[in-house]
Formats: sequence, C-alpha cells, structure tokens
Amino acid sequence: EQIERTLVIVKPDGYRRGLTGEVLRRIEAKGYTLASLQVMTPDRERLAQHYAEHEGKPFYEPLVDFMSSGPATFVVVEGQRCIEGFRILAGATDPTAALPGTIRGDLGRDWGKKVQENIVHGSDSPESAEREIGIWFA
Ligand code: YYY
Ligand code: MG
Repeated sequence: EQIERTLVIVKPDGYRRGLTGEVLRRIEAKGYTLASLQVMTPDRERLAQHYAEHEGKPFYEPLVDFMSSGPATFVVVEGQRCIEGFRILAGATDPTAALPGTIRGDLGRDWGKKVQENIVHGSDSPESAEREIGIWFA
C-alpha cells in the first residue's frame, strides 16, 4: 500500500473553458478520490511560495499573472501512487508535446503565448505535495 496525497490545480484556463468537471471525472475514473476541494482566485503571495522553484525564470512573471487571473480549483487528490499517477494523467508540460490520452494532450492548446496554459498542475514529489497542500489548505 502506498496511499498518497497530491495537490491538483485546475488552472484558470481550465476553469474559463468549463473543463473542471472533465478533469475531476478523469481523476475519479482512475480510481483516485477527492479529499478536499476549493474554488478561488489564487493570491500572488501564495503563488510565489507555490512556484518558488521557478522564481527568476523568464516564464515566472507571466505564470503568476496568468495563475492569478481568475478562479481556479484546488483539489487534494488521494490514492495509491497518485503523485506519479496524476503526473502521467496530466501529460507533458507543453500541451503540443503532451500525448493524446492525457489531460494536456487531449484538452490543452498552444495559444502562442509565453505562458503555457496547460489546464492542470500536479505536485511532482511527496515533498512537493505536502508543501503545496500546506500552502493552499492551511
Ligand atoms: O510541473 P509542470 O507544471 O509540468 O511544469 P513546471 O516545469 O513545474 O512549470 C510550471 C508551470 O510553468 C507549467 O505548468 C507552465 C509554466 N511554464 C512555462 O510557461 N514555460 C516553460 N518553459 C515551463 C513552464
Ligand atoms: Mg512543476
């Protein structure tokens, strides 16, 4: 048994496009459960903590602008090996490169902007998951 918790965010592009339910459907269809769920427009202070590893990179400011641009859905997902499992469901960061069958591959678009509006976030390790859940579900 390796029951984990991961932080999933359906980002503002997913919210605006009405894809929140579709993402949650895929998570549940995989057998994971929704432990907590909250819709909110994320504030820049917590986004800075959340994306601290990317501070100073060229896409950082546009990323924070995009993420704070409107409502997003924050979800604590629970399940057997769900940290790795959700990253695989999500697909590659770049929606153009993400394989069909994945959330980003099936639903993501390349809008030709600096920031890749790629619908979802998923924690990349157990340490990241605990840290990120602590930021948004304190
Ligand atoms: O974990 P993941 O979301 O797949 O990618 P990260 O490398 O952690 O980057 C976070 C976030 O930043 C990504 O989802 C989109 C954006 N981004 C970008 O706009 N341009 C890049 N070259 C890399 C990342
Ligand atoms: Mg990441």
